[in-house]
Amino acid sequence: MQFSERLTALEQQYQLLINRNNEKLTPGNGIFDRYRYPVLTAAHTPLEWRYDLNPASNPHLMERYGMNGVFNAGAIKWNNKYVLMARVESADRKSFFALAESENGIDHFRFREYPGIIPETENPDINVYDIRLVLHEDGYVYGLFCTERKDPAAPAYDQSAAIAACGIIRSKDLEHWERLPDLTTPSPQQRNVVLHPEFVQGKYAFYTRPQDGFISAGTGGGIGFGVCRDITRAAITEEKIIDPKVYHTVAEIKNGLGPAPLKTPYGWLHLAHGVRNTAAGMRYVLYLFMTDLHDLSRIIHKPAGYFMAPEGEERVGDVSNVLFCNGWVMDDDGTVFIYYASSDTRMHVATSTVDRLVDYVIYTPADGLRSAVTVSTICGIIDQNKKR
Ligand code: M1P
Repeated sequence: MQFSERLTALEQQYQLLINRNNEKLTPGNGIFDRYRYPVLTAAHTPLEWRYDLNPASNPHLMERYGMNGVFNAGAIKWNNKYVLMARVESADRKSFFALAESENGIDHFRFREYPGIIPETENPDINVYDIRLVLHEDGYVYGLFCTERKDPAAPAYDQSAAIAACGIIRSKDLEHWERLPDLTTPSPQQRNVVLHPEFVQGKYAFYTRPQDGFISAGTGGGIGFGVCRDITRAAITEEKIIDPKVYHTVAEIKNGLGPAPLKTPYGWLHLAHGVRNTAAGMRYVLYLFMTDLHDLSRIIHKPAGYFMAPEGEERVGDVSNVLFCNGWVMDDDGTVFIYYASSDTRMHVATSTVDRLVDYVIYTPADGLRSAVTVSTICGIIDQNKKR
């Protein structure tokens, strides 16, 4: 194929992809609705990022910089658009952030011309990922993300030991970002740190996930909560575990908060991921819980088990059997757009309403922690149905 023919084919394929309409999959389970197509994939990244489009320097029109996946996006509604700050991973295994926008939140997401430019601290990030965007009541949009650097204490033969910490950026236009010092906490490693959108007794409040090792939560783990006065030198000295990992549940080896919680009249609605071990490796599912409006560290409702688990093509990818969510948007009419990633590969959307999610969280029975309790709960539902 000649350069120009190939370019036309690539451009046509790209336009078809980003202009494709999404379709709600019905009837679903009544709690949320999935959609037929992912909203962002590696193929959604602009051709200009991947190809040198000059026939003189790239006569075969070959890809110069491949993209491996687009996943784990932060989300925010901004200037009436649904904006995802996605984790894009290029073929070199480096992740970076890139903004993509859509008018309706379910399809036609388009990346901005350039990936996001994130300033570094004096200790450069080796890899950055999983940003949580939150419009804080102080007027800034904050992005809290994981910054990963090689563990300086690792022996030379170990080229994978890393230290994860929480990086912090903020902006007033989603284009220009100010980098603040990384959060410090009592834990040697931190991932899945989320900023609460409101001040708590005049302080910034954070959800954390203390962990001993880079992968294993070890003696740490659970979703923690801590506060600090000054976000420009963010330091948490006391972390209280509000949602611990629990034996034989969907979060028995680790968990972590997803996006910042949504405020409802009944409490703060949280979405998190829980991880359990299987013979085939770790399985990541999503679950919901609710905390008290006034005591953020008190869980008042927590349904049993998962809210969403990987299904169909979602089950397969770079890290299979994983659903991960760090972005959702609640519209004024109560519609909730849940942006979740599957298997560290692609981004999807599911929609629900705040009423349905609150109903789910309040009325789904809690985990009884034993098979016999599960059976008794199911029998109770059957008995109720007999009375209809
Ligand atoms: O590979 C699954 C996920 O693993 C990590 O999440 P956690 O810290 O909870 O184990 C992160 O690396 C996340 O990006 C990834 O999706």
